[in-house]
Amino acid sequence: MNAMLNSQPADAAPIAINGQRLWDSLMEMAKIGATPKGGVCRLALTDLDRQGRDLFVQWAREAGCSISVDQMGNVFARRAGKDDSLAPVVTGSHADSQPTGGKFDGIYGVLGGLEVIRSLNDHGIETERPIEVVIWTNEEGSRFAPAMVASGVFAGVFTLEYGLSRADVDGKTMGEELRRIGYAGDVPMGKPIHAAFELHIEQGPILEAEDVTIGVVTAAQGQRWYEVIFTGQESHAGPTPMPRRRDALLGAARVIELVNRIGHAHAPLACATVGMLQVHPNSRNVIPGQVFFTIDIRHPEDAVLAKMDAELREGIAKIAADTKLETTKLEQIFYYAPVPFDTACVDSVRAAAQRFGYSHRDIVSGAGHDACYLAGVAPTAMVFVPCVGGISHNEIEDATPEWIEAGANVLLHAMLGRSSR
Ligand code: HGY
Ligand code: MN
Ligand code: MN
Repeated sequence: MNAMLNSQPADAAPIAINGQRLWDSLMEMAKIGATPKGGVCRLALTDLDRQGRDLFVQWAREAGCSISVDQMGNVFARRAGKDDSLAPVVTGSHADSQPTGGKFDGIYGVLGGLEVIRSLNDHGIETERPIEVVIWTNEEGSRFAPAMVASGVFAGVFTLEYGLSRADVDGKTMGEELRRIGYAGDVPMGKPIHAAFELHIEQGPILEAEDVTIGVVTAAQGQRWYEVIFTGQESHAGPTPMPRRRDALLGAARVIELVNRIGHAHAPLACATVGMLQVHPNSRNVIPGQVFFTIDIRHPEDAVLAKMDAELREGIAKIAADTKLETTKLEQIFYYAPVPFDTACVDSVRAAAQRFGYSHRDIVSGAGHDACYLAGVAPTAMVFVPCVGGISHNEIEDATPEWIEAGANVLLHAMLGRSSR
């Protein structure tokens, strides 16, 4: 029986997903790259990332999907529509993780999308439009910088050549690693999308603190990433008098304090972080001659983000002068302006939350997501659920089965709300 959703009486209980099946799939996937404290490490394009992709492809095929892979390794699982010539309604997220990542970041949006397809199958519902669930390659920007590079190429923000040339610390490129793991697809980048939705944990404390189940994501804050190299002079930690030193780590330490100060200066919404630091030669009795470090600043208002950028550059120049260091590199490697999501899609998310009677509130995403780039090429919105203690990018990242089920129910109905002609 192929029921069309709009044949349901308006006051009927909304069709729902199978929360236990979704939870079991998440726990099964979490075994791939499992880490001691309950998280996962599935860095982009490693063998573990491949294993996760393979498992998703197997499950998607079992759910009747066809599979295609584009030139950046983005995996598309497609459920045909009644009129398969129409542009699809798309959902998905990422399968790659941080080195000490959690078992929900990204993969919840991928498997939540698969659960939508599985539930449509259970209920015998045929949508007018095709439905697609996507794994976007290298969302995290951990092994390969910048973040969201493959959805960025899909959306025309980066060239394919730029995307494939991103290299890790060992010089291995994304193109080489895609070929090595068997996900160097041949489908050209980019295609029409009717509407896109991404389901994700909030990765912050707001929803849980307010005891709200659904975050109706109206926008995502902008961000800028930098790479910095300070060069001083290695010399002996013993005989070198303090005034004669050109200590690259001293300069980096002062920039770390500057970054933190800039973040607080633009409170309560600004964020500013130094996440990576490499000291050369990193020997306990050698004054560091060179230091590499990264800077990540974010704000929901582009003008404030630009002001933070200016303060950062001015501060770094002064610190370099004061500590007699050369700024061998100060490069902004990633930037996107704050992203407003599509009003109609946001309304679709809100209506779906109301349909189930879930508590909900509008929220701006602090994290970047592939949806941020999709919003540039298709009407896009996101669905958030809380995470325990607001903790993410940490092995202890956690969520309740109730939150996980609620988010996928909202995703199902938000997508159905956009799946007719
Ligand atoms: O950095 C971010 O916001 C995302 O986790 N890539
Ligand atoms: Mn994520
Ligand atoms: Mn993440």
